[in-house]
Amino acid sequence: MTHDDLRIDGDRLLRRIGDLAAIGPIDGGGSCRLALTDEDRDGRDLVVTWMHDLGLDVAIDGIGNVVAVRPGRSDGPPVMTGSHIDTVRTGGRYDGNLGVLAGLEVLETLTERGIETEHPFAVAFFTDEEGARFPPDMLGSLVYVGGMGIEDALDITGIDGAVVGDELDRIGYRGPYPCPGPAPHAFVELHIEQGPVLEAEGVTIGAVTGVQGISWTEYTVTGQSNHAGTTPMHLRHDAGFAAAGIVTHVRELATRMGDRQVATVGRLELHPDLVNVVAGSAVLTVDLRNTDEPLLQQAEADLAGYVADLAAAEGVEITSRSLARFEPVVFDERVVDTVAATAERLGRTVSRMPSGAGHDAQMLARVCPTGMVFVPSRDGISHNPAEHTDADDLVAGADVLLQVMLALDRADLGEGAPS
Ligand code: HGY
Ligand code: MN
Ligand code: MN
Repeated sequence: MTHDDLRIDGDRLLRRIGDLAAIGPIDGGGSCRLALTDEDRDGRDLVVTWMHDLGLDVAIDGIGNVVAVRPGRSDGPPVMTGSHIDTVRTGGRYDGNLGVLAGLEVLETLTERGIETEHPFAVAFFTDEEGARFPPDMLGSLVYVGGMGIEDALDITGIDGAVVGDELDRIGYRGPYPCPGPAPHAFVELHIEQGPVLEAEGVTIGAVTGVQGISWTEYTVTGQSNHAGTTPMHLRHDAGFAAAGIVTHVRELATRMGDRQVATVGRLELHPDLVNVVAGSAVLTVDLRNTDEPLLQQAEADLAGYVADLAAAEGVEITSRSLARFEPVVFDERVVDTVAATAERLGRTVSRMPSGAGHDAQMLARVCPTGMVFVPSRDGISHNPAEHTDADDLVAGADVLLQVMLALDRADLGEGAPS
């Protein structure tokens, strides 16, 4: 039986988005809830309370992923939705939060209307999707699908020296459920686009075809601190100069490669960071992304060659360590088609597009048929408190999510991971 007339309660969804955004508030209406901080704990507690209030069966696993399940007629793998509620330091109120709260709204709507599904339905939030405090990004969902061992994940040290396992214990979210977790019947994630495409096209729904490849590297430059006034230029081994060279090279590299290549230096620390001292050392990060794996490898090789030449020319040592490396992901065509057909059936404009941002869905795609629903971001802004999506679009996205999950519940998707 289809429930094409079924719609979520938009006011309740918007209210919960506001309630969650009020935890870890920052100027401009956004939130700062870095993974496993007190603010993250408080956000988790609020969402888990809502899950319990709905009568869902809430499971917390060893990396702190939270999965809440509404029973179906069968006991098999659930149709799952979800995302994340941790944020970057300059987080908006929709990145991740929309997907979790819309999932909660879907389950509450089904319960309110007394609708029984074939499969159980689940809504999850995954730990440390941002990877901003503890790299890599999508850490929780990566462990959930078996892409990283739980012990390796628990040992990760963050940018502030904290350790994942200790922080999970401290906030009370190292749960008893095993990792990896059980593969869902299917997974679909609602998320803001975080880019300018849908708005520019005047389209409401994105049927996401996949996620681009991600390469994060941390560089440590070791030179020689020296006096800014007395040291002749040709005798310097200036870690600050070398770091600045990497910053300008990655911009030049992305510009030269063009098309979808992007490159970012988001973190840059000099030591001793004083006006009259030639920097003795520097730590910086480079984020390279491309939808095409060979081109991403080409960008990595170009940068590695530049860094080696730079180190020799400046007489500094430059070491590197990978913080994250995920190849591009293509979502299951059947799920992408379901998203597009559902949006059209609901009278919404839709276009197919890849995701520039990483998402938990790219990890779930390893173990089950997976897709994503996008809604537009105003001016394409995200990872910024000015992040905004119109209320009508938020509700439209949640209604599409509801109907896609019902369609996946009825679909025979076969066993195991998709082809
Ligand atoms: O880095 C990303 O693309 C995501 O926001 N974690
Ligand atoms: Mn996100
Ligand atoms: Mn994000």
